[in-house]
Amino acid sequence: MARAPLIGVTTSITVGKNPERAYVNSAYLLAVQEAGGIPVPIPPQLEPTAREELFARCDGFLLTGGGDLDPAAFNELPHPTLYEVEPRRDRLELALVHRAVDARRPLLAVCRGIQVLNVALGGSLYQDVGTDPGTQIQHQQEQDGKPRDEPTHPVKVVAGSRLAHVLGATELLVNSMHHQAVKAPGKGLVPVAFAPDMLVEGVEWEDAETDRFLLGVQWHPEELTRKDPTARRLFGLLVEASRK
Ligand SMILES: [Mn+2]
Repeated sequence: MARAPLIGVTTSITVGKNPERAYVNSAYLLAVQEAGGIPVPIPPQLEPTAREELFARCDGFLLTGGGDLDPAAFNELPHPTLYEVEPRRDRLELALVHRAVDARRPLLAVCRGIQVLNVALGGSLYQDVGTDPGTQIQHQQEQDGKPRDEPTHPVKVVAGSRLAHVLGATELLVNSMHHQAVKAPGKGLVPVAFAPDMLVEGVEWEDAETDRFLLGVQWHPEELTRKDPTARRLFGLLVEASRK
């Protein structure tokens, strides 16, 4: 029996709270474990040497949701709605993307994660989708009192894309808890999933023919694993890819 792969899971950090804490929603840890992987939390407080050691030892990576990136990383001034910016987390996750891409290590990027992935590769973000670009779709379902595990808007996935293959579907209903989104795609990334307002909801590495697992989704599949087989497939295939 092959050893279970170690999946590095990035964590949030409390901003402006005492005592300061690193934390991550249990749903991510459970989703990785249910898929057969061992989640290894990677907190922003790590020193660079410890961080590099963990990067080297993990077989795959999961970039999790959370606060906003500092828009200086894509040469923009902060929008007034910007929240929970934490430079240590930005630095660690941007470095992790480069390590994972260079080492061809499997990577699944969720919510803030797809935004980090995009910015690390030179892309930009809409900083507040309700006003820029503006939309009729509710991408912040918690504002309507909808629970995190309730799908609320449709997504179409490009047929033949790697993401469609991994999900096993080209049309799905997803949950939505984000106020930012991918604008210009980063180098090497292709948008392959879209909400009805054409906001990017999924990206993948440009060459879908390679078996490189490098995917980003704007929704929260970790909250949907009990009810949605596409969510289970995302984590299942991340762990499978990390076995190689
Ligand atoms: Mn959405």
